[in-house]
Amino acid sequence: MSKLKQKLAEKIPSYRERVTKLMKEYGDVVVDQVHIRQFYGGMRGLKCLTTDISYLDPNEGIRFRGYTIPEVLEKLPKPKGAEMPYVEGHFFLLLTGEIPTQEDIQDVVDEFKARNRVPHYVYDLLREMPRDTHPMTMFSAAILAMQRESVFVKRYNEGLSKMDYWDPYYEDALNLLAKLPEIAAYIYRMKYKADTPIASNPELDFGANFAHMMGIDHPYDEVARLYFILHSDHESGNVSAHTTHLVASALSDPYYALSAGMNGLAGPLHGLANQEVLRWIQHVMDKMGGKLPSKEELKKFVWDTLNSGQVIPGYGHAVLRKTDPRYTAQREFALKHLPDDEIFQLVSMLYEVVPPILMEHGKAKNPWPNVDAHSGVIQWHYGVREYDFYTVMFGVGRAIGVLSNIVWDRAVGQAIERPKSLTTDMLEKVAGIKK
Ligand code: CMX
Repeated sequence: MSKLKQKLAEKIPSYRERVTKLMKEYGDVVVDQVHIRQFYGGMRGLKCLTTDISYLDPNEGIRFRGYTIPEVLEKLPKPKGAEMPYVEGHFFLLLTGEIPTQEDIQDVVDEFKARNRVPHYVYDLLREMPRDTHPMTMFSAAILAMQRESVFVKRYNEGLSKMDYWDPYYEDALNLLAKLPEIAAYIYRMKYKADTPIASNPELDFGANFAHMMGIDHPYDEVARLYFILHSDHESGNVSAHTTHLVASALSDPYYALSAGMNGLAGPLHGLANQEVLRWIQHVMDKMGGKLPSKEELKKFVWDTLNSGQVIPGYGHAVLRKTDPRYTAQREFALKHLPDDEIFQLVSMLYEVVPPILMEHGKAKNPWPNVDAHSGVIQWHYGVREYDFYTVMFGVGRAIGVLSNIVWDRAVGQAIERPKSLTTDMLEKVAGIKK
């Protein structure tokens, strides 16, 4: 058994005890109330999910296993000479709650290496799809196609105790994660780089190997590590995490669950917003004949978008009420590595211009930028200008968090999700409306 799996096996019993105690002795304690607006308002703010892997504070932003983003970037071990930590180490942290040693990381690196061979039928499937298929559709289809490999399904069919569900879930999660960078890079090179895939280099870490397979030199390996870590998890109520959790709660295996989560990530209000930001910026640049707009001109573009009933992509958030620290981490990277990039200057100008306009507009509860407002410009700078690919990279990162979550879901015996719905008549009655 790998050290990672062993660590998990050691940790699970005490968590089970804590959950059993909460359920048995405190199961009737009231945590929150539900309001009518939440029935129609996307359950916003309703406290009814649990995860120990990350927590999102509205003002502070995300903490991964209790660590802020700057802490994660500082504390996690890095490949020799690298600026950004090992993605493998971040996965170890999310799964176990502990900062890994170099030895722990080597164990995860070896685990991934042993599982990274992508079945040939995945390439056949991708090649059969029309080339103008959205890369998120290709990515999700590739994940779903591999469902026949599920260890969970095999062991479940053999007769598996509920106490052991987490074990084959772990196997499926690792088998999947090890293959995602190669699948993503293959889609990119097949679709946009004249069908010239680059073979994986097993000597490289997760981030560096992705950069190598994309065909982009240093410091893109640092971008890849930063990007996958930042996008990994955002507690469990966002669409991609919640969908993955919901589908897995039916004991659908991790392949079904992750593919479903990716389909949710592909929505423009969620992960697709990073592509929308670059599309919006390109529209501005086109209208300006390729030159940067002045602040006054930019304000007009923002107002025109709002007045035509559209959202400003990359701004606002369902939980956050301050600038997203994932935005700040990327901004710091850009200030160091691409301060003179024209598009970065435009993104910086938007940071000055958009929040006061959204405040004046008076609708968005959070006028500040989220992760997606910044991720595209860094990709653009390093030559990934096919912006409909950006969400795929978000997906590779998000898989690290959501797969860790569903392994723990099975470990603590989370039940099949099944909330209760009411009719409009019933809600009117509860509200005291007489008809
Ligand atoms: N531009 C214009 N209007 C916005 C806005 C924005 N960036 N953000 C919110 N609003 C509007 C909403 O559309 C809503 O309008 P209606 O009352 O007409 O429906 C109103 O402000 C209130 O919304 P909210 O409570 O502030 O935000 P929600 O929790 O409903 O939605 C989010 C959150 C992210 C979907 C929304 O802010 C948005 O659409 N932002 C732009 C898209 C985006 O960047 N998404 C990525 C989020 C991060 C991620 O998941 O990847």
